[in-house]
Amino acid sequence: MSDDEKRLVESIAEMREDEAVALAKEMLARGDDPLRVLELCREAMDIVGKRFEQQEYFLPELVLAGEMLENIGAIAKPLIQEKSGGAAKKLGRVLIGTVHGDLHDIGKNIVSFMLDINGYEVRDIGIDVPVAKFVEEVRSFDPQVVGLSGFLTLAFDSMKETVQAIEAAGLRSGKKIMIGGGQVDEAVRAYTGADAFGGNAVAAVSLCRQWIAA
Ligand code: B12
Repeated sequence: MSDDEKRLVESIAEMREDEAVALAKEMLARGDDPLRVLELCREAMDIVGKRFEQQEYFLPELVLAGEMLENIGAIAKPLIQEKSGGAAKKLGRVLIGTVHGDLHDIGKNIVSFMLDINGYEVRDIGIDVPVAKFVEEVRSFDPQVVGLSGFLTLAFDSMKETVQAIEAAGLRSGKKIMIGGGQVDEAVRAYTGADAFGGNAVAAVSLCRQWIAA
């Protein structure tokens, strides 16, 4: 990790907002990879999360960390878009939302954005999405892939309920369901009944590529 990269992670983790945003801007302006910059932000978020767990940080720090990430993301995203050249043809439909009880959306928004610039038609139905809303949207939008996002442990039950409700409504066949968010792993995937999990936005795009034949 370069000195600037270290300083970026550290300034976010230490809540030095002005420094973090200015440094990210500087790195992006000189041509550093915007995906790398977002990855560094994620590393910083892990530190923030750990400090929150250890009660060294509290809710205001989580809020500030979220804001910093959104600000840096807003600068990085157009650059990622520029690089990708913007796919004109829509390759398939993906419905995505954060499951009920969970309000985290930064990770989901990155996934939506990456799917969009990679050529998928994305319907993002927001946060704290009730099971019935997912079912209704699956029916009307008829996506090939459904993405469920959640960062809280309680989201695992919401994901499971959502998968079951889609199945119970007779809408599961011919569709793939992927899950993602902070703590999601293979055990969670098996628990929820989803088809796959993805650890980051790039993995979400790979799953869609694999599932939807171009
Ligand atoms: C920022 C933040 C917040 C912000 C959220 C702002 C927002 N608009 O999203 C605010 C302040 C609102 C918040 C609130 C809370 N939070 Co919070 N929060 C975080 C924090 C620090 C960062 C999360 C984040 O945005 N990370 C950045 C993104 C980019 O992360 P990422 O995981 O790399 O994202 C990738 C993947 O997840 C994946 N992905 C995401 N979605 C999907 C979907 C699919 C389909 C796929 C394939 C992939 C995928 O792709 C993303 C992009 O590459 C985490 C700590 C952490 N380490 O994550 C805690 C954390 C998630 N929060 C936590 C808690 C406890 C809370 C609160 C309960 C606190 C409270 N006491 O009120 C509330 C809950 C509110 C609610 N009901 O949801 C805990 C959860 C613990 C648990 N196991 O349940 C964590 C882990 C902190 C901790 N270590 O204790 N939080």
